[in-house]
Order: sequence, then C-alpha cells, then structure tokens
Amino acid sequence: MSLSELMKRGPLFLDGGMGSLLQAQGLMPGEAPETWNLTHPEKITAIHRAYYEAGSHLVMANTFGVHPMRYPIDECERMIRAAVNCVKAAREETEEKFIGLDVGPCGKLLKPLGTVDFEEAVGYYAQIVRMGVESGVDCIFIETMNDSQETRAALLAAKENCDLPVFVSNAYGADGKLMTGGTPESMAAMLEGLGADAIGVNCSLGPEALAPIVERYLAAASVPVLMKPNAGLPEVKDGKTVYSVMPDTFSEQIAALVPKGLRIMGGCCGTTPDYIRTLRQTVGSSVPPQIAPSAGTVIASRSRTVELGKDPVIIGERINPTGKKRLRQALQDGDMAYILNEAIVQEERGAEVLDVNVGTPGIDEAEMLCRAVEELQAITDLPLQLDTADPQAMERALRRYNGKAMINSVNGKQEVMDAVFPLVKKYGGALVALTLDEEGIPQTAEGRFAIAERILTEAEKYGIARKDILFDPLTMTVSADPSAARVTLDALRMIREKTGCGTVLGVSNVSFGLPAREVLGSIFLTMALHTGLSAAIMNPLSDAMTGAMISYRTLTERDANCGEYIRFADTLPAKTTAAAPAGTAKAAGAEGQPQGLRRAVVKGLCKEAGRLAREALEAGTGGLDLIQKEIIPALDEVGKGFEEKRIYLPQLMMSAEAAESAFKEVKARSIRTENQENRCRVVVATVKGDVHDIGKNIVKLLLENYGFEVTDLGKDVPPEEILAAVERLHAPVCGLSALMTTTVPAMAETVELIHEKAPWCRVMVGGAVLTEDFARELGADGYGKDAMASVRLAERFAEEGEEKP
Ligand code: B12
Repeated sequence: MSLSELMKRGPLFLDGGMGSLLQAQGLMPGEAPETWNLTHPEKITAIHRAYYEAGSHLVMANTFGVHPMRYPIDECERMIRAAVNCVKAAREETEEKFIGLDVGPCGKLLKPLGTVDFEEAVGYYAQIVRMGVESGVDCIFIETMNDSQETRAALLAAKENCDLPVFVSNAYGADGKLMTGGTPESMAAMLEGLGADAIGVNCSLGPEALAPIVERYLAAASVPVLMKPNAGLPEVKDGKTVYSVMPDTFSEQIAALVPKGLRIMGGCCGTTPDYIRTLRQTVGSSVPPQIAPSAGTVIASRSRTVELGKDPVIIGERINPTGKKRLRQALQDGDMAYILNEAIVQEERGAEVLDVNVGTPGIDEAEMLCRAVEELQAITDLPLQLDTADPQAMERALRRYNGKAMINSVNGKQEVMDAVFPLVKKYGGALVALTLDEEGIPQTAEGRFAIAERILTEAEKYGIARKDILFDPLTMTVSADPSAARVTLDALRMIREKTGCGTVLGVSNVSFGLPAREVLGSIFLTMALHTGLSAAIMNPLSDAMTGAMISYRTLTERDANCGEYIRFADTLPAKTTAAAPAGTAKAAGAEGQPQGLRRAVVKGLCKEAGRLAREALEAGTGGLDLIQKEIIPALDEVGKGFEEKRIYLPQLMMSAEAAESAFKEVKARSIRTENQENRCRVVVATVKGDVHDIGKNIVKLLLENYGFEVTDLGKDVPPEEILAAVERLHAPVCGLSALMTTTVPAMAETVELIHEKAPWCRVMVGGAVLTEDFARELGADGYGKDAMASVRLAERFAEEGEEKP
C-alpha cells in the first residue's frame, strides 16, 4: 500500500522520541541532535532501525532542528542528506516502510508578534523541503508548531515545492490552545484549506490529556487525523527528565481513539521503540471507520471559527470605501488607525465577520489589502472577508491571512472564475459567488439560479468542495425596480433549496436612493433571513439592522432566555427602550466597555493610544495621572484577560505597544517641573529572563524627573551585568524590576550579588509579583509598589548615604 493509501485507511504507525534516546547514548545537554547525523550516523541509524523493527511504517529523519536560521545553508544541506541516508540505511525493506522529512519550528516568532517576515519564513521552509525531496524522502512531516502563522508558512512552502503528502502536527497547551490562541477547529479549517494531507497533534502532553483535543480534530476534519503524544508530562527527578506514562497505558489510551477515527499514531518526547511496539500490538487489527467529510461551512481567524449556514451571521460592512468619503481619505492617507477603529467598533456592536475592501483610486490595492489584513488580525480575532475584484490583491492577502478567509468574490464570468478558483483551491476559503456573468445580472430568479449552477459545475473541476461556496443573489435597489427585492429573495430560495449552499447578501443596497433607509433595510433583512439567508453584509452600528438580526435569532429559538436580545436592548438609546419594563433603558455605547485611552490600550490601538494620550496631556491631564489612571488599569485589564484565557499573546503584545505609544507621549513632556538637579546615580534594570519593561521605564522616567541620574540597563539583564554597572558608576542606588514568578529567583540572585560585591549600593525592588514581605525575604533594601514609591525610596537612600540603618 502506498503511504497515501495507508494514511487514508489507517492505522499508520509513526516512530517515537529521538532526543532522550540520543542522550542515553551520550548526547550532551545543549548539544544539537541533528549534528549527530554527521558525527555519529551509525547511532542515528540504529535508532531508526529499532523503530522500523518495532513496527513503525513512517520513520522521521533526524532533521527537526535543521533550519537556515540556525545553520549556514550548505550545512543544512549536509545534515539533511546525512539524516535521510541514516533512515535509508536502517530500512531493510521498502514495503510499507517510509521516510519522513521532519520539519520543526524556527524558534522565533513571525511578525507582528516577532521579527521574522512571513515570506522570509516561507523561503526558509522552501529550502528545507527542497533539500529533503532531493535526498529522497516520501513525505513532509511538519510538527511541534505552536503558532498558526508559522505552521501556515511551512505548509505553504511544502505545497509549493513538492507533491509529496504533507502531515501537519501542532503542539497544544493543556487549555486546548496553541501559544498564539489557535484551536483544533481553527487549525483544521485553515490547514485543510491549504491542502494538508493529514493534521493533528504532538508533544506537550500525554495521550490522556491530548485525547479531547484529538476528538475535536476528528469532529472538525475531513482529512486523516494524527496523534504523537509524549509519554506523559516531563518531570525532573534527580536532575534527570523522566516521563511517567508507561508503554501499556500509553498504547491503551491511544488505541481507544482508533474506533473514533484516529488513523495515524506514534510517540513524541520520552517514547521509545518499546512504546511503538506495544502500541501496534494494542491497536492490533482494529481499523478506524471511514472519514465522514465535515458538513458545515467554516471560516476561521487564527483563534476563532464561524460556521455559516447554521445561525445567521453578521458581516460588518463598514471597511468598504464605497460611498464613504472619510474611509476613502483614510485609505489614501494610509491612516490605519481609522480602519482599525472601524473594526473594533463593529466587533463591539456584534459583527461576527469583518468585510475588508480597500479598493480606492490612487492606492496600491494589493499592498493596502495585505497591510490591512495583517494589522486587523493583530487587534481582532474575528474572521475576515477579503473583498476585492483584483485577483493579485486577493492572492497576496490570502497568503498572509492567518486562518481560513471568506473570499468575496467570484461570479459567472469565465475570466473571473479562471482567476479566482485556483486561488481558492490553493489557499482555501469560503467563496462568495455573485450570480452575474458576461451578460450582466439576470432579471429573473431562474436566470440567477442558472448562473449559480454553472459556477458550481466549474468549481467542481477544481475540486473545490460545494460546502465552501456561498451564493450572493445580489440585492438591487427597489427605488429603481419595484420587483428587485422579490426577485432577489426568489433566487435566494431557489439556490438554497436546489443547491443546499449557503447564501450571503449585502442588504443595504435595497434602500438606495430612499429616505429612512434603515426602516426598509431592516425589513428586507428580516425577509431574507426568513427565506434562509446564511449571512448578511450589513452595518452593525445600525440599531435597526442589528435589532432585526437579533430579533430574528430570538424569534427562531436561537437565543436561550432571550439573553442576546436583552443584552442588545441594554445598549439602545433610552428613547427606544422607554416603553420596556422598568429599568432597562441605558445610554448608547456597549455597557462596561472601557472608553478613551483605556479602550485604545485594551484593544491594542497604537496610534489611537498615542493620539489620545497627547490630547489628554495637551488638555492639562498630568502625566502621572494618565499613567496611573488610564494606562496601568488598561494593562491590568489585559493581563486579567490573558490569565483567564480570553486574550492571547498577540493581543497582549498589541496592548503593550499601545501602552508604549501613550507612554512615549508622557515621556516627551516632563512629569514634574521643579526638578531637583544632580541627585545621586541610580541603576535600573529588569532582571534576567524577564522582558517586561513598561513598569521599569515608568520608574526611570519618574526618577529622572526628580533629578536622579538614571542608567537604564534595559530588560532581561543578567546579575553580573547589573553588578558591573553598579561598580563602574559606584551607584548608591539600584532598582530592579520583575513581573513574573519565574524571574523572582533571578532578582534574588542579583540582590545577593550586589550586596556581596558592592556593599555601598542599596537595592530597591518592584514589579507586579512582589510584595513588601516578599521583597524582604529576597534581602532587598526597599520595596516600591509603584513608580512614585521608587522616588521616595531613592530619596531616602540618597539621604542616608552609604550607612545602612
Ligand atoms: C504588557 C505585558 C506583557 C508584554 C510586555 C511588554 C513590555 N515591553 O513590557 C509582553 C506581551 C511582551 C508580555 C510577555 C509575556 N508575559 Co506578560 N504581561 C503584560 C501585562 C499585561 C502588563 C505588564 C505591565 O506592563 N503593567 C503595567 C506596569 C506599569 O506595571 P508594573 O510593571 O507592575 O510596574 C509598576 C509597579 O509594579 C512598580 N514597579 C515596577 N518595577 C519596579 C521597580 C522598582 C525598583 C520599583 C520601586 C517599582 C517598580 O512601578 C510601576 C509603575 O507604577 C501583565 C499583566 C499585569 N497586569 O501585570 C502580563 C504578565 C506580567 N505577563 C505574564 C506572562 C506569563 C507573560 C509571558 C510568559 C507570556 C508568554 N506565554 O509568552 C511573556 C513573558 C516573556 C518574558 N520572558 O518575560 C504573566 C506573568 C504571570 C506570573 N505571575 O508569573 C502576567 C501577570 C499576565 C497574567 N496574568 O498571566 N507581557
């Protein structure tokens, strides 16, 4: 059986861990396993052989750590060739014995979270894949990826550079999420869209803890699902890493998933050939059931999925310059802040997907769409609808889009289908198809339906699943044609009933040219929903439109206890709800939402935060007040969200940046004017292992404003470096900051070192994890709960001089 057949039928057995086996053979801690392909090929070959003998069908070459960001390219090539040769040497027969190119993460984050550009990452992975293919592997196995965008980069590179099967495996936390927030459902949607041949999970946890994640994959995926758990959670005993799940338990827990559909299985850290042998015996002759293709139409951002065709969905229409002068201007000026704000406002008012159309005269649409997608995805996790008629702009945006996008649009014109279908096939997505063609928009419902059928036939030639096509039967304006609404709704009904496909309508156009547009628009929306509309492109800021949508959900048993309706009513202006029973009237604006600068920081709106801070300062608000009453509470709110897993690292980082830009404005102005010049020298630093420096920067700013001469060593600073600065400057005061429980030991070490080697220096400490008692335990000379306290402490230390009380 070929690898593809075996993987589709299952069970397909993979190999297990490599690192711990190499350590047992003498690999030193810190030594890279891939270097042994060149220095100890016989030992690598012996491990591969043991896995084949244990029953692995697919053994991975020892290439996990090989990456052009770590090694010069010719060395990558030598290591990959040697690694594949080691597996070849171990494979005694080729019948159902395959070799995988093991592809791991680069170790750095991609933009906007990190510094690596997406296309740069694709380029690196492309090199690795080509080297693997030239060396003779049978498949590409991308694994242990904990960020969706890097996973996409590697998968895209594999698909663009070979036609071998590509397996993609992600590393999840115990919360069922990737480090950057991805879920089994969002990953399944995006990876299948990009053409992964098998998807699943590896590393991080044992089989029992990974089982629920695998089950979610099985429910969401239409391709084979794989699992490669650790032998439990790693624990350190007597200085050695040990794993607690033994081969029997490991195998039973995995085997229990085979009847549920698991087809591809092996082991990760801590597993050995013994685990694979036992696993194969335990699974025995059981064969997973046939894969049932998932039925729903799902779109996804990196961390959120939206199903179309179940409950009607609101697609926010406001990021579209048609008829919007202010937005057109913003696009021409490259004013992203305006666009990001439109996104946030729509999200706050209930949009579930955001339409993004940037087509404006005088701008490079491809460039702008790409930029808008990237920036929008940094501040919102709503899935996006990429709305452009330019296939080039569409392709560039699709490459970057971190998820499975809604693609708007294709139509019945042959030329347009020829340009758009290959993109949908390559990148995945749910495609909105407009029922018009070379002849224009048919006047009749039958005419529009006929175009829909032609589009479906053509899409099938590309292998695009029917469920991934939604039809827009086109809303025409009733002021120009009294039958316009009826024809659209008739076409909608025919398409729904005869094709089973989902439907989309931009509803606002119905009232064009008429007064009180929302009255007509909201009734048309209701009629369309009643006819079976899956998603409406509409203005979520319109109470009439959103009210119609929410009322419809409430009236069709989609709103338990009318909760959504009541929450919506709470946001309406008092006038509208005056007749309601006591006490429901509220002022407009989503309740409990932070406003102004606080909101800008919470939502990660960088420019907006800077502008609002500047305006507040110009209007006379004190810098310290701004920090304490706006910036810090906003960061606290974000931190709480992060802790409660409502907010993920990308949003945390955007908020930190927004705080920084507000902070820069404060910094540009002196907080206090009556400076006392030439007070003593103070060295400040965030301790080793900790990159949180916003608090430390505020401490520095305030100390400087009170006349201290501050030397700032930055963040993640080792104890020796801090000591060296204290010694060089003979600084009488040193301020240390730490924000994580894990970096408190580094702080303790630094305090001890300074006390020992620079006894003249007094050390004050601060940061969110510390308390007065904790600071005392660390041996610090003082603890400051905020930046003002750092000034008071420094003043006291300066006064007391070198004599410690
Ligand atoms: C912004 C932020 C980030 C930003 C930091 C950007 C930057 N340039 O600083 C980014 C996104 C990079 C980040 C990364 C991470 N973060 Co973070 N982050 C935060 C957040 C939301 C706000 C921190 C902050 O700036 N607060 C505002 C400042 C002004 O407050 P402050 O630092 O406490 O400073 C004040 C006082 O403490 C005092 N002070 C501070 N220093 C000093 C020094 C002296 C001498 C004195 C006297 C006083 C003093 O004065 C300051 C002004 O009043 C907190 C949550 C929170 N509410 O604290 C989480 C938080 C600190 N992060 C956390 C985590 C887990 C992480 C990550 C590990 C996440 C990850 N999985 O990658 C990484 C860590 C990377 C690393 N190795 O350090 C956890 C820590 C949990 C713990 N208890 O250990 C927190 C608490 C979030 C949470 N609730 O889970 N984070």
